[in-house]
Amino acid sequence: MTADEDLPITVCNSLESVYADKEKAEIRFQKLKSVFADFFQGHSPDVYTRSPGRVNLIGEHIDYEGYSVLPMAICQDTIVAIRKRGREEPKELRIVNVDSKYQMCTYPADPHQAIDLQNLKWGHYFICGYIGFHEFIESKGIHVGEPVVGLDVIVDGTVPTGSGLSSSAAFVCSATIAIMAAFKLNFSKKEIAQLTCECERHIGTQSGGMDQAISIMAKSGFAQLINFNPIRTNDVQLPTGGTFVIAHSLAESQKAVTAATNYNNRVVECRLAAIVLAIKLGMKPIEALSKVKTLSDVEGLCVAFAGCLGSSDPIVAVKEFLKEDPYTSSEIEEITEEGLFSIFRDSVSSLDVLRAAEHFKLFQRASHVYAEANRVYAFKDVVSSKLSDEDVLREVGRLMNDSHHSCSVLYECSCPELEELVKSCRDHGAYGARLTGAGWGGCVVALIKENMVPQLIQNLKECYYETRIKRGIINENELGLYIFASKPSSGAAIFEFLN
Ligand code: NG1
Repeated sequence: MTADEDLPITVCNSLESVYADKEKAEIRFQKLKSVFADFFQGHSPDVYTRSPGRVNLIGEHIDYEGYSVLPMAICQDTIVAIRKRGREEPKELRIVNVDSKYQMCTYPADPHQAIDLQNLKWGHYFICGYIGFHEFIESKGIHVGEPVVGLDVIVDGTVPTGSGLSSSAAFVCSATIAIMAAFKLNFSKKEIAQLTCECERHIGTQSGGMDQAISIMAKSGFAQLINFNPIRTNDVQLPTGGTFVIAHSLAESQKAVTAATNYNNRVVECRLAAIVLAIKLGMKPIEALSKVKTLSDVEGLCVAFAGCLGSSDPIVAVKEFLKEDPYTSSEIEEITEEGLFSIFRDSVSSLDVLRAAEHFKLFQRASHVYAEANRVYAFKDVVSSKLSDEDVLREVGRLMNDSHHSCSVLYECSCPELEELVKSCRDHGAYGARLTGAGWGGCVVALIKENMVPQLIQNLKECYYETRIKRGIINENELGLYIFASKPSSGAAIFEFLN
């Protein structure tokens, strides 16, 4: 039997195969079609695609270190409707959003254009897919007739932005698949998951691949354990009797804007921690610099060291060889025998990190990554164990709480709003609650007994959202966008029958 990741993106023959509420979906697609005709001189799209957002249940900030993560797709998604323009029409990409707060973006149809990162616009995420698609087909030697034609595109996204629910990946994945579908191409899900991860890096974040993998490969009813290098997924049945509630802290996490001090900074710190560990564990600096990219690359060395002390935990080596106080650049350079700017000379976004950083917390970041990687497997083992339902829920909740503590204290990717919201969830009966996604704002995910979901939502409304509604941060009637329960939804899909 062909593994699911080897199959192409599903081409759906009906909306109900993806959307539980068919009528609502029909209205949404009809609206897209009419906005399309209004903007693009009465034309209809050739094809529609959708790709969902996700909530990460456990395994935060470890995908880019090569470790497995455990997310599930949510129902909110991004739909892209696309039309390939004729040869006689201007070679231009016109990208319109159904939500009028996003202005139409236009770009040349040049597949090798540079993205203007100094001037971030929402349409840039489409261009990530556009550039990545062309790089991909060129690398495969695929010719698509005349590739440089214009495209007309309408986007409709329901994943809240800056929320840690991967609105960016939902957009990049849907855009990339739409461009492929417009050129009548489709590839295996695992190739597209890898490609879309590379696409999103064009925006300047050193993305790890979790969001694109789950958006492409999700299956309705299951969370997924995602392994990297190569990308593989395993279905994970979620605990019976519990529901995951997602609540937005209303602090927006602007990942692309803050990359140099937040997201990319952590990627660089992890790489430095891995190199220092490798050298302390006996590798020659020159070898460590060329071979060691991630903490998973040195796990074997760490475990071998721990083995001499009767343990198998890589953190034993972290405690022995990394100091808790932050490192200065020169302290690290003494160990690596090469300047940091030279080590990262090929990565523009890492050089930005070095310019912005005062010091590097190697001990804390490495401790988080190794412990969080273990918690992912512990989560998977618990949900497939023979423990009673109640014990499973408790144990999963404990792992979620430990994960949050580590993100907050060791990885420092929380913020006051997330701390307040996590505490409120726990105070109102959640087995566990944690920030989800990159952090520094965005959402929390809480595990609660199924029959207590309405009560939790009501309690959070009173103790967290009411004051924010009064301050005009959100409208009361929009609350459902910011706090909701979610079942695992399905992954990316193509709709051709709607034309
Ligand atoms: P979000 O929450 O979508 O910003 C980011 C990364 C993930 C992962 C998480 C942290 C992108 C597109 N996504 O997710 O790969 O590293 O942070 O676990 O960069």
